Amino acid sequence: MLLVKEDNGDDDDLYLIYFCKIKASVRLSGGRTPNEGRVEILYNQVWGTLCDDGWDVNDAGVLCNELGFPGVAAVQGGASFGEGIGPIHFDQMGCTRDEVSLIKCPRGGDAGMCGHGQDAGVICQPQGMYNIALLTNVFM
Ligand SMILES: [Ca+2]
Repeated sequence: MLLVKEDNGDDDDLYLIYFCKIKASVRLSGGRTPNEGRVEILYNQVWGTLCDDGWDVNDAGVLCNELGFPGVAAVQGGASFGEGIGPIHFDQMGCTRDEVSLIKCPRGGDAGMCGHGQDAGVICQPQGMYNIALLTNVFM
């Protein structure tokens, strides 16, 4: 949060409060096209992956929308786009679909129980393309 005082010399100086966005970012890696890949999330300034435990169409939907894609074409797990490196930040993502960002979703479990062989992936619907069959796999 940033507090800025507008000082123009009169008595009614304004105090402006800026709320900074939570610093988080997501990307897809290892895909053949920009709309697919292994899910990677920047958390505490380190890129890492997500475990596919509980990874489902609601979680993937939030991610695809966050990246600017219209929806989900396929939910994937088991490192189908190759194994990532670095930390496995989260597992058991519990998005309701209302979140604007994956980082806002409830999550749980212990990602320490997960290996990179379970890295979550997604194929988002490409821009301007609809009516793709929705696969609703849930990886347990
Ligand atoms: Ca889930």
